[in-house]
Amino acid sequence: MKTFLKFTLILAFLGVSCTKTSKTTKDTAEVEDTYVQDHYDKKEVTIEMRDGIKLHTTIYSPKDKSQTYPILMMRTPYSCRPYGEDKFRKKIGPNVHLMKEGNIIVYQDVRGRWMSEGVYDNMRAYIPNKTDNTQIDESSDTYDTIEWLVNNVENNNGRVGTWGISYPGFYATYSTIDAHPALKAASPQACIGDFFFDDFHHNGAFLLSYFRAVSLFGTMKDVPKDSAWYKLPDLGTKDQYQFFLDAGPLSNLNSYFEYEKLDNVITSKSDEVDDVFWKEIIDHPNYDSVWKPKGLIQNLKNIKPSVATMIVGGLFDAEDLYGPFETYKTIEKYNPENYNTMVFGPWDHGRWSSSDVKNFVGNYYFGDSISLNFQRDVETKFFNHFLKGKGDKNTGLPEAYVFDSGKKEWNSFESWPPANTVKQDMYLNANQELSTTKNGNTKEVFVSDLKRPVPYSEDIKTVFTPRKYMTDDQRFAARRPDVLIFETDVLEEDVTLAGDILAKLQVATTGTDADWIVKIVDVHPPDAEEQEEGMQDHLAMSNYHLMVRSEVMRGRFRNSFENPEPFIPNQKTAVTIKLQDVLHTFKKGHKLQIQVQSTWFPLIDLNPQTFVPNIYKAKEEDFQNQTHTVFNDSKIEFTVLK
Ligand code: PG9
Repeated sequence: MKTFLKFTLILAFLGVSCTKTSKTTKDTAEVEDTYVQDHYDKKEVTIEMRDGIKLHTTIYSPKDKSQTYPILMMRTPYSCRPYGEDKFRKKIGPNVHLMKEGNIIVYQDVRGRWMSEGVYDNMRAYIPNKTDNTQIDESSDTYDTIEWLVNNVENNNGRVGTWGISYPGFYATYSTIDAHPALKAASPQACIGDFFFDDFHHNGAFLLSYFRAVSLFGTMKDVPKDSAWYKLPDLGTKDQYQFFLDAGPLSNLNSYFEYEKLDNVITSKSDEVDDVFWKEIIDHPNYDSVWKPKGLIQNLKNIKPSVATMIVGGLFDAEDLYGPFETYKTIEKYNPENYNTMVFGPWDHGRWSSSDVKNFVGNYYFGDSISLNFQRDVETKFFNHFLKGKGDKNTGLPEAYVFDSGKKEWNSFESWPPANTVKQDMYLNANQELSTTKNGNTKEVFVSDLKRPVPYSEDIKTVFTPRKYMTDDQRFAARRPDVLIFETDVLEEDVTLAGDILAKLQVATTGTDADWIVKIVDVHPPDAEEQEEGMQDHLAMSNYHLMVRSEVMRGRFRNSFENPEPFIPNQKTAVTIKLQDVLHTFKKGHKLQIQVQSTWFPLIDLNPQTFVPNIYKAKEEDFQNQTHTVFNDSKIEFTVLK
């Protein structure tokens, strides 16, 4: 087997290693349970928006009135709980450092959620050039809220910051659009960019693993509520693979979204389901006039230079990876004068806000105090600079602060992707060979059996949203006949991938539709050092197949997300899949492996492998086993650090 292209030794970047912190690092994130009520006053107000709707807003102000403070705000669909001016959260703000040094911390229930009035709209579309006060969106709601806060909250210093993780991250991004002049800093974290590429869909495939989360967003209420008005479906089993396999076509699941028994609920008034969001999902399988306007990335082309942004993401975030990468890149591209930086660490969804000393993602250990150091040395520094300090671009923080998940160390870059990278193609050859040359004309064939789809995880557990699988060992898949593998020889030198990955497949199917999944796997040596803790009993670091990145393309959308197309049976067809950015060194002694498959269950729903107008309304008979082919002019284009 040819080995990976010989690479010059990877020059060590200005690495600021903070992962080798001593085990005795004091967990600086711990606070006594009464810290907040001992040091903060709490007020609950309703703030009237320009269209008259009132939003519930909770304000924590330092008891020490001897100085002024910035306002740090998070707008959320997940509630300002606990409600009541005599009830306090244990921690407030982005992290304990910012809490302990004193800031005015504000939480707001967004329109239509919890104690706020109005009607909720998932990923409410932005309205540019508003002409009257009836035209509202999350930008105008944020503007009106900041206007009220800076004019009514005592001891504020006139500067406001926004932050949030995931959906709150989406609202933090939104705050930068037509921003209020008092907004000086925003940190969208794991921020949703677009529900067709984050969370509920990946390239048109439905994240069936999100099924139970649908009702949290799709059950609409008509009055302020301080307790949940929605119910999460109880599937009655922990074995979600078997549950969804037995359920068959997605339309068989509609019965879980009938809410006639729930109080204070606005239903979709459809004959199929009551859940407003599920109705949106099943009626709009393509990237159409419902999903497109909701995408926030397109609206990030005119951010005021007065708003500094720091985008934070987890390299192993199963929920929102597209969002933070595209948010950073779009702001960078269209607002070159702005202070806009990014931080991507070895985290799953939102883990950088945890007080964990030992940082794992699933089974895999990345180091100590990674989250704690980020909170202390990066996040706190960012907000203090723009909200209490000089507020110029000299923060001392890097443009791109990215963790190499292979070497397990931080790197600082002056741009992302780094300037000194090259593209490197590797071909999916016969004999499971991944190499820089295409060897002959070969093909690999497998049967995609919809009665025995490839599991996305070996775990049997109730899932609200997927998380752990992003670093799971992939040996269980590699040993199935319907998962193709292609791998290098044992690497003779380190190889660092730094940027996105394009899987340029050449495929065929006996059917007229198919999903294509590509996984990038770091195969560890047989004698890899075992971890002291954290590994599931049935696994070992010896030969661990670490999933570094993965993605699906629902084949019907290969040429257009708006206009799906069938495959012509048995005709060689190009399918290109963009996999989100990585920074990962495949170390000497490891192997780089590619896995290709057509089911990934129940992470995503089953493709019937027969082209139908709408998979959400496909019938039992549409679901047919098919035989798929991957030709060896298929190649993976890597972005490699020189
Ligand atoms: N982005 C995450 C999510 C969105 C929708 C459903 C479930 C999860 C989040 O806000 O955590």
